[in-house]
Amino acid sequence: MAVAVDVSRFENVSMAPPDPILGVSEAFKADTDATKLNLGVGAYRTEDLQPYVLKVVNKAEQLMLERGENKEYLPIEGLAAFNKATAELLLGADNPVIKNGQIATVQGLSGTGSLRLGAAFIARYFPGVKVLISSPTWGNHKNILSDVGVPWSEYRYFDPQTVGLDFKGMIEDIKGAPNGSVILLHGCAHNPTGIDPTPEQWEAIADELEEKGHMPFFDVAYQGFASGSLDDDASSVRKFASRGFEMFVAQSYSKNLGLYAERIGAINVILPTADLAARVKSQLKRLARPMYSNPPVHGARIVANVVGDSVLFDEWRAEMQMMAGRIKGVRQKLYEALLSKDKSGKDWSFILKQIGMFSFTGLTKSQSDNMTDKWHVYMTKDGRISLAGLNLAKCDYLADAIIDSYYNVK
Ligand code: KET
Repeated sequence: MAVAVDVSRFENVSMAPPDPILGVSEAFKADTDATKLNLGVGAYRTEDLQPYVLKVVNKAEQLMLERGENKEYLPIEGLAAFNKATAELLLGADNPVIKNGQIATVQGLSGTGSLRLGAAFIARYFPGVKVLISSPTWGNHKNILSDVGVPWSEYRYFDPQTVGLDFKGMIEDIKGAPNGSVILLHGCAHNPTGIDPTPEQWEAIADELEEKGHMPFFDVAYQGFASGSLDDDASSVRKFASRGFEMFVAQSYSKNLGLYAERIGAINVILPTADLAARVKSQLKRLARPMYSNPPVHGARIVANVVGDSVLFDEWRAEMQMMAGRIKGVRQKLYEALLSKDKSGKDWSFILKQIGMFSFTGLTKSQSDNMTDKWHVYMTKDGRISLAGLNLAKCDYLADAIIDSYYNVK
């Protein structure tokens, strides 16, 4: 006999809104217009606007097949060779923090899962401590913190007047936060603004955190992708580590190795002693076990193989430079197209100053809607465009769309 459900107990479940970033890809897929362009999600495309699997990734996978690797469970903390490689990439292999064992590294489900594990640790061990996030920031930061019950507020970061960093506002807000807060910082290539502090500003930020007893929590999702150099892009994190801060660092290999769907990353906690690192690591494992038990092995082996082989490592760096270079190329071309088409004298040079995958155009929500509805250019509603999804051939078209939206839509 069939169960007769008169009123479903799910009746009060309402429809969730589409995700502000990943929902853009769904809308793009549904559009049948030939001119459509997906500048929503930060995912690298080739000059033909196709997804790109790095050649070193193919080679690393070939090695895995040849070795006949098995599919046994990984330990809760992940693949040992990966955890070693990821901490060394972050801090440099000869960093005293690594030499002294002052780091707890646990493999995570890419950047998001690693941030989530760090947030769960904060919720459990520092209840009530507030996390400060930049305004604006990657939208998912808020959800990650809210879903584990960690209170958060924002610090000023972007100055629309100068289309640059509101450094004064940032410092004031860090100063104004309760002592011992956690300050979430983007290691490099700030998302969505593409604006990073200068080395001197990083120093001053560190001074302020030290003064207030705040703890940094770095989100490193673009190491190597901002400048093309793994070392340069980690300099902010290394600066804080060398000053002796206790801190969290989440890492992702989605962008720099193009491993988006493999979900490979790590959460690191840097501590004053090896003994504390061991204790913290044991508790991170305890948090991970009931969530997903242990992490997936495929991406971890790819990273470990690439980093562990000097030939593949050099090839990776060359491919990363190639990707970062292609994005710089379209950035330049888009700027030139805007400059030649817009006769108003508006200064578009902020596009060249921004770094990483994105450009924060300053387009409002209704202007961004016009980009999509009229021009079939898919982007997030905060005015961010992913230049990683643009090619040289489409720069003129995009410039026309931006100029139309900027001047003709309120
Ligand atoms: N941190 C930042 C700053 C970030 O931009 C992303 C992804 C992540 C973490 C997480 O990526 P993961 O694949 O979990 O390692 N950002 C792009 C994709 C997304 O929204 O999920 C984006 O902003 O388009």
